[in-house]
Amino acid sequence: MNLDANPFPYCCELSHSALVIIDMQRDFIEPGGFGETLGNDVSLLSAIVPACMQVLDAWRRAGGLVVHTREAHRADLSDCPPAKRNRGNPTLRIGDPGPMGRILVSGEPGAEIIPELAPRPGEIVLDKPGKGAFYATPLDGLLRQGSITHLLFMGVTTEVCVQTSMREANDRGYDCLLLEDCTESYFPHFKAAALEMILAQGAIVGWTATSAQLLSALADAGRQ
Ligand code: C5J
Repeated sequence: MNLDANPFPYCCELSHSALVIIDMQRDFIEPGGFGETLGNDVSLLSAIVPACMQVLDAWRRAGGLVVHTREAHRADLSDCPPAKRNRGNPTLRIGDPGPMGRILVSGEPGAEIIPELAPRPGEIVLDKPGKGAFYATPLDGLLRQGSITHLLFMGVTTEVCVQTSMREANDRGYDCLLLEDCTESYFPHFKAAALEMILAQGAIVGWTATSAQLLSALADAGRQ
């Protein structure tokens, strides 16, 4: 498959590629969730859902591997470093009761992936205690077991969990691409800066492309 990507074309084989969807969780995206209680405009994030749905649908129909992550901790918070929980002076901390259950705790309604992008049987679903998808998760082993070398990312937020995961993947030798209109931040200038950082210096972290460019590459691959 060939994508007309930035800063130059991105080539991957579907059988060695995975679509990695970062933290599309109710608490970050839905009105009335944790993200909104922190004063964020969640409509910025929910605006990418239709494009993410289109990509996920096309990727599934093509038979590609799908990985979903959730930023979520164990109920006893044994995997939540005190430095993460206690930093600053937030009104709600990880593990506290929030509008959709305990904040960022596995199994709570707010920690679930939004229904529009709900995982299907056979797809990989990982709870991660950090911002990066590789830290303290079995992701690297699962990808290597499946001979995956190329990762196409979407999800939230661009400059936090998405960028951290891409950098972790890049350091582990994966060729990474971020779908520009399938990622978002509560701070649009942070998203713009993250995209610039990723593709600068000859794709120092990876490539970027639009969902339309991926859909077109998938359609071309399907015709061959
Ligand atoms: C994610 C965050 N998923 N912004 N978390 O980016 O804290």
